[in-house]
Amino acid sequence: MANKPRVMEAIGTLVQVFHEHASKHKESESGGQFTLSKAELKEIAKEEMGLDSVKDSAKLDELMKELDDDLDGQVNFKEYLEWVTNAASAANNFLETYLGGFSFN
Ligand SMILES: [Ca+2]
Repeated sequence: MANKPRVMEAIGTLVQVFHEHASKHKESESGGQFTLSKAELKEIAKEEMGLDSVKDSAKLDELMKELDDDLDGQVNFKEYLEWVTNAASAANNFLETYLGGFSFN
């Protein structure tokens, strides 16, 4: 079996992770199946981004405020993608800064 193109696989994972969490809670709690409520944001941050700091409700509030560009109290897919993009950019900066001679090959 041929390998899946890795970037397309990563994109599929990003989309799937968002929708798994966005549709987790009842609509009354989440505000919609296509957005992340604060509770869903907490879960995705802990489970999928490894951010244990969101156990602190002040840190979770801070993250929500940072991500919620349209100020509707939810994180939509575009806002989530900006978060992921910033995290990828930070990882790249780390590689370029500290691992200048590093090679994946
Ligand atoms: Ca929003």
